[in-house]
Amino acid sequence: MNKRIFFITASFLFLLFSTGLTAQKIPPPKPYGALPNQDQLNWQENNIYAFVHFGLNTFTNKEWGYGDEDPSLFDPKDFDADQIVRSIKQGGFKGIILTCKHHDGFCLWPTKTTEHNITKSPFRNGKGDLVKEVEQACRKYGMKFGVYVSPWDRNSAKYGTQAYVKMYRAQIAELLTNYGPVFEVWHDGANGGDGYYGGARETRNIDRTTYYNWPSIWALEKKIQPHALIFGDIGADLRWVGDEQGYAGDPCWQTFTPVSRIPGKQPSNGTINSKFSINGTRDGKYWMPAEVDFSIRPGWFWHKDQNDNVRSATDLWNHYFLSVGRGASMLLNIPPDTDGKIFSTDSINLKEFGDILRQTFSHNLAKGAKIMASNVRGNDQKHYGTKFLLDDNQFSYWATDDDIHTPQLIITLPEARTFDIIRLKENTKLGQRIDSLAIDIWGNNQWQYLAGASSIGSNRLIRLDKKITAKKLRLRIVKSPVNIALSDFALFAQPALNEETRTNSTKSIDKSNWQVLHINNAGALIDNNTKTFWQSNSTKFPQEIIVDMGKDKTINAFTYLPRQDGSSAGNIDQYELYVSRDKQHWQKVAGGEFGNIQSNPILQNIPLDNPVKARYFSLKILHTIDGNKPNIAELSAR
Ligand code: FUL
Repeated sequence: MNKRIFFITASFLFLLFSTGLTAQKIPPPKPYGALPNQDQLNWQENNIYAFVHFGLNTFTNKEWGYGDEDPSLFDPKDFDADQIVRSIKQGGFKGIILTCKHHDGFCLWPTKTTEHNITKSPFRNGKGDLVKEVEQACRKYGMKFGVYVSPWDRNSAKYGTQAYVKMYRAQIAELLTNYGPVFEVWHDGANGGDGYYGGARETRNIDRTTYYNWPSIWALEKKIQPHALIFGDIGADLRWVGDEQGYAGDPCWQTFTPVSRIPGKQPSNGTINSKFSINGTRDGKYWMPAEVDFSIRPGWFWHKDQNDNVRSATDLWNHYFLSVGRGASMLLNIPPDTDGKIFSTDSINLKEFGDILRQTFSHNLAKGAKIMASNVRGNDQKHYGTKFLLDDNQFSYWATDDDIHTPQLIITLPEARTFDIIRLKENTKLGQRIDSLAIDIWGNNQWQYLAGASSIGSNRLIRLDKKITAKKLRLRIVKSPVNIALSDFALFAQPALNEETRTNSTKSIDKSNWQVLHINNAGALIDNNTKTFWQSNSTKFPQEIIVDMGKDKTINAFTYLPRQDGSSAGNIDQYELYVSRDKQHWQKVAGGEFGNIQSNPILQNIPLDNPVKARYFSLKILHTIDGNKPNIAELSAR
């Protein structure tokens, strides 16, 4: 061997040896707390998904079907799974969860478990399988496919007995066997109450803690689809965030210890104390990140009269920060209309939202920065250096020595750059470690505090109130129980946004001359102030609210807004509406239930079959969700 070759080979071997030694000498930080599994890590990387609520409710204009709806009503004449999936994909979403069966029990696939299914409808002449069509379109467009199967079934005569649980398991098995890989199975907490139940038309309550034996259902699901993530109030893999308004708490820990609201009982789906779900649990028992489910429209199902109340791209973008930006996922519901397509306003707004996402995140303004750390684990730049903060890999990371819990980074950009979003990620394979951090910028010859955040985890977006221009930044870890494993530091600038958050709004009838009759101090229910509310002083039902509108008005619809103070005590869920021109002769114009008004206490719209002329109207309150004294924040008419 000549000298030169010997020298090169020897240096190469030395390098190889010393690198190997370094890798062995400095082991990675020890994992901290509960840890994610690989499927949770994959789910988290995509982090925006779409819900698709579609079924008989779309055709009956309801939120919760009673279970007695005739399957022949299900007739989406132009159903187009391609159009649905394409519109959603344009919004930047990575997967779709379809309501294969909602509470009304109607199955969108030709199930063997019940007659109440799509084969009894005119859809594809009774030969269709809508679940298959959506699943196939998802495969075509590279979208993940997931299923929602309501545990509550208001159609089934068996509901309440073990025979129903057997049927529910069989439905899950069909869906997980015949439709390829399923990424998520969604178990709703809403369960039990009145329903058709095969003609019994009665109220049935189940013991939510024990009835389904959830662990055995999860085992069945994992057996058929080991990679499917299970969603519920108590996981197993993903937790409900605790509200349907589109936000996670701040902080929103990715670990969670579920708590029951029933003293002495194990927490279960539908019995959770949801106020803890919003923030999660620091050092919780399980890795169980939050999923933020909310709808692009006020309701979960498509209703014609909500066509002018669709969230704008700006609104979706705001909610992106309140969900994904806090380490949760965004599960946005986009319901197809009665034709079987995504309505034009929804699809235009989705596309615009997708454009904002793509535009913002395609250009990381921290690229090219020099990052100096106050500490690098074992001084080993090669394995734990700050370069890993800029490499777009969630799992390569900057780490510190075991005893360094509050290090600092100085980030110098190639030139002054303008941004209004800061993104941070931890290598969550090692757990959620950091409690809080702060960011400063260098200006006027000193460090100035810019922003802070508590709970980082797999994704944390800090959105500034306005754009900032800076060349030098400082990141300070303020609190952490262990050493640091940070994998991402990025800066972005959002494009100019439109100001509106809803497309159009519907004009209400002027209420300045309205009066509530026979009840003292009821002004709050017609004061146009959504923050104040009237509460009855009685729990006896029915109760009546009579409003004098001053003179005859033409009315197309009434609306009821329940209290908006965070409590749902006394929200009305069963009602009748009457109108009169002379206060003597009354005509019933509407009646029914406000479905889902506990979890989603939004404005309830009561469209009338035909417009009516009247001076007086009366709301007959038949029932509240919890038997409490009824409340009304606002009654209006259009
Ligand atoms: C709720 C249900 O009751 C709603 O109808 C909707 O499906 C929503 C996603 O979950 O609890």
